[in-house]
Amino acid sequence: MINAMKIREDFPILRRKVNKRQLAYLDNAATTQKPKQVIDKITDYYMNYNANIHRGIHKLSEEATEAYEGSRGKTAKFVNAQSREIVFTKNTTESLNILAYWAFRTLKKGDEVVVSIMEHHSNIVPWQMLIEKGVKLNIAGIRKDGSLDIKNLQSLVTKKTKIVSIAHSSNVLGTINPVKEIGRIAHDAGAICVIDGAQSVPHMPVDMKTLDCDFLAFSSHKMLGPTGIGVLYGKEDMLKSVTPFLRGGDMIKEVFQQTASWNDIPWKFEAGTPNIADVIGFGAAVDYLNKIGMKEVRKHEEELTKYAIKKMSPISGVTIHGLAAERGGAVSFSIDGVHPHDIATILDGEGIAIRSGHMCAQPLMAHLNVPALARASFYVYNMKEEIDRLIVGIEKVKKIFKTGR
Ligand code: 7TS
Repeated sequence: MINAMKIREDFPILRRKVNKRQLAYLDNAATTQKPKQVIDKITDYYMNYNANIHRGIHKLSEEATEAYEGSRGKTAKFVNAQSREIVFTKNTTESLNILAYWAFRTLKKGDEVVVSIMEHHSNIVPWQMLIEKGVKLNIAGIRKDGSLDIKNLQSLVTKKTKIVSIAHSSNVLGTINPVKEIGRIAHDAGAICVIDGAQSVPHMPVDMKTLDCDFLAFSSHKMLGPTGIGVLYGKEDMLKSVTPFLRGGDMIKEVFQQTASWNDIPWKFEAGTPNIADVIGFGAAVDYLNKIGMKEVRKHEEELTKYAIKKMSPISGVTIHGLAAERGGAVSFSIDGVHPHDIATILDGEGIAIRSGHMCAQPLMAHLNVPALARASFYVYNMKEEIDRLIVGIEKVKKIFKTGR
């Protein structure tokens, strides 16, 4: 069992008051807070062994390289992969763009890509680039409860399909998609499978040997780590075949006047001086989550999510969007007659931070026929008391707008 009260002691920011109230941070799907173990790790690097990596034959450079590559090893283990299968990028968005630019070079007119209607913009917009080349972008639908319409997806995956790219967990609906099954559907058709793991890797055990998908993208900042670090996992043979997207120093083997050859994976994707400090900080975030245990993280969030849905569902005028049986800790909702930005503003007055807006999922908003939504999302340091405050806050919004009665 997670002891959230104890965990909170590691997060200095959670002691903050907002509008004279104790901060209740319920915007974890956007970004999570950072424990002092991560902050200290970054400070320690700058205070004691700041140097460039992979080049200097001096002590500081050796220490920095060891810590940077150490984080890669920890990340690999975290998703049950090999170190050489882990590429450090800037964020999930960049990881997916590496694949989309590669697809832009290799796919041809008549080829097809399948995504779903519940994707974040970063798993739709990069693939739209391929439409210029005559590639068709197919969008799988969802059912009423917010679960993926797997039959529809299956019908869209044909011999023409080259890539199936799907969110493991939706940042809006919370839905956890059956990515193992999706991987099988993709592979049966000879397509590759890409998982957007931005909302799954931080919240549940993810094992790439079991899931057997070809690529996985996720972000450090959504799992207690610093901003500016993302991960692209790729099966070894797959990564070898992907063309690097950024070119320059550190990603080459040999350079001649007119040509160059690439470094081995994963370094061929890490051109130039990387974000060394934050990769090292990310390693500390992975250590922190391992100490809690990802099964425990998942259990804690399941409990909070169930509690939130149970408390919110009976409130008249409140609609929860996304009630799939398998779901993570993002709870999106609307209140009749109230714009989500007004909900978020009133809650902010109570010290409660939630997200409002289109959630970077405009095609999904259009499908749900809503302009925007409000969303509460949970993590390891959240407590039922904070959900109780959210409920009181929602009642206050209703009172101000005289709605739902
Ligand atoms: N994919 C999903 C499913 C996401 O939730 C997000 C970010 C991304 C990709 C992009 O991640 P990034 O690190 O590259 O920005 N989601 C959100 C959100 O829900 N609110 O703010 C960011």
